[in-house]
Amino acid sequence: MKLYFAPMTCSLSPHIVLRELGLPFELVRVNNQSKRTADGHDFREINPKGYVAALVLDNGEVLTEGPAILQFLVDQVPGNTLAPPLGSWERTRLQEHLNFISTEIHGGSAPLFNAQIPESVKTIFRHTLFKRLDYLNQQLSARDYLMSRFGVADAYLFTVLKWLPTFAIDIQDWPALASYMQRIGARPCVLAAIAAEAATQPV
Ligand SMILES: N[C@@H](CCC(=O)N[C@@H](CS)C(=O)NCC(=O)O)C(=O)O
Repeated sequence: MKLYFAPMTCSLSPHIVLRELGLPFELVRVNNQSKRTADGHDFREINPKGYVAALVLDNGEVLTEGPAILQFLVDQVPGNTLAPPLGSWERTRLQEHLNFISTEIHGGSAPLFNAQIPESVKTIFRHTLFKRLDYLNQQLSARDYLMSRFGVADAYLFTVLKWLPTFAIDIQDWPALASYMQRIGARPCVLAAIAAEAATQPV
């Protein structure tokens, strides 16, 4: 499999999960501005949506959208503990978490990256994001992970919360989230994924 990624973007979560599962993969860096890839393509030929992450399977299929990629990956390794079994009630709970992270945290953060949005408008998005962080802080005050143990939703939440300093949002204002970030960030596969991305050459 090939994972098309850009450093410290949302593609970090499938990257972490590939490592946690011990699956063989190749990392291919994408320049999110020029859309050139390190293996010499226009990224839009691989993913016409033009954004990472994109997972190219050994049979040539291209899978996009973080929550779909994460669930595809866990289903390649039967019996792993990163997601509840397909068809179980707990799997539905996982999908609830993934959708929340995708729409409310990932999607809710996207306008804050946008230099064309005026600060007055960004303030509105920030307030909504703060409400979502309050909710997560309350949930994670009572447990270490989003579900009963570390899983794909944690890889995704960790990835998107890592952007907060970019928006001058201090995670220490949400103490349970701050310790969650330390807990997930100390995992060997998380450290390895971040280091591997940093070690790639710009495209
Ligand atoms: N709906 C997509 C969104 C992916 C996305 O937001 N990718 C960002 C990085 S976090 C990106 O590559 N943006 C570049 C662009 O849109 O041109 C998913 O959940 O996978």
